[in-house]
Amino acid sequence: MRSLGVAVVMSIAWSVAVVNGATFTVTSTADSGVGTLRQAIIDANDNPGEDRIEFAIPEGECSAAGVCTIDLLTAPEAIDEAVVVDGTTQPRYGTAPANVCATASAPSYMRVEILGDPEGFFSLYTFLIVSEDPSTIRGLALSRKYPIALYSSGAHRVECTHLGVSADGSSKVSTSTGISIGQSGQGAIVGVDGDGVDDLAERNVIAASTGVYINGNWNNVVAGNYVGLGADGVTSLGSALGVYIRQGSRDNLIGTNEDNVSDDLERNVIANTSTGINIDSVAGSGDGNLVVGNWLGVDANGVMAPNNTAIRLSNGGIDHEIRDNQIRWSTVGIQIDGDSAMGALSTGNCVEDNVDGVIHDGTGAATFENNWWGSADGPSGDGPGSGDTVAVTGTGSLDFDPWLTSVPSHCEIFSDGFESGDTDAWSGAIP
Ligand SMILES: [Ca+2]
Ligand SMILES: [Ca+2]
Ligand SMILES: [Ca+2]
Repeated sequence: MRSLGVAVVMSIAWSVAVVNGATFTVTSTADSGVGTLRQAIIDANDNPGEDRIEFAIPEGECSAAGVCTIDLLTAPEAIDEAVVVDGTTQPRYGTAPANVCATASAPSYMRVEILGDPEGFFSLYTFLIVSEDPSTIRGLALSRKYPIALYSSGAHRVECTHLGVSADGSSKVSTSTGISIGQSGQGAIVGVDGDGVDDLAERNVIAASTGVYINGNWNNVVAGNYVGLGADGVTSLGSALGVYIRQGSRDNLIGTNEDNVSDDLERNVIANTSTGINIDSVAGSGDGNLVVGNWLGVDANGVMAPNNTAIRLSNGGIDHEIRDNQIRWSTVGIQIDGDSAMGALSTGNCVEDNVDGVIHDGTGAATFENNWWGSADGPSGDGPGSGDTVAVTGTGSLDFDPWLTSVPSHCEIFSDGFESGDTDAWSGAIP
């Protein structure tokens, strides 16, 4: 286009300017050139306004299982305008299931897989979003070094995506950080938005050294994802860190908003990790992060799938709300270090079957009242009962009295056989 005469360029520029929502289609798995993802991002950036990037890669470039693999040699351009990159538009070939995103009867299965540079650093994110105009990444299997970075404020969405997980959802593909929310990355939703529309289909499946990394930011939501699990919600893939909230990050929500709309679909199921959720305020005081209604240490069927440490609060930050979560089967349910502390609303958790329920090795005053410890007589260890242990090993304090003396309703399903040894098949949307 740039080689055309001036009059023609002006004419085209005018016609482009009034095309709202242009669609650029990826028709090649090549790294660069006509029909590639790289070119589509360039074109969408150049075309004013929000555009779509869709996929129609020919069958001959895809596997017998219907998966088309784009192997990038270097990073594409940063996305500097609103765009919806929608891998669900790729036609179905071979033995690919009918669905891409999860349904009530089938796990998610991506038809487009994008491998990035395995050794790249910040300049080599596959999708680096630097515009405040809301963009969406969906329907793709992304892996290698750094698949997605949200580096601008704005209601960006990452949904129905496999991060560090193969297209078929069954295996792990080496990935450093699945989603990095840094710079001014605020207001993003990773996973389910909980609006009651297509929420089940918005789940991401994540397994990486760090699954979701929120660095110095706030008001982001991480909801409804499987972390450390395959797309079936059962297969153990593992992760080092599931969700890592760091460096002054505050007021992020990990889990459900408890507004009675899609709350069950908003829970993250985090299993088989070294640390499920780490809120680490090193180099900045990040307060008031919310961890609500998640399942930690079980798979999506409620079967034992331990984390090493389910939740860790380290290096400061206070008034984090740890509320209504399942915290099960871990070596340590909650580990508290430094002057970190939970706040008064940290209630309603079910802390059961962990080797250690809570270890408080820090200096802060943490409140953890009205939680269920697996026994009516309360926690053991520093507590008087026979439930999971509490141990204050530092100079801080932990107020765990009163505790719940009967099983809260959201824990009952785990107390009537719906736990270790349960072999329920995939059902997609467990209550
Ligand atoms: Ca555009
Ligand atoms: Ca929705
Ligand atoms: Ca909700």
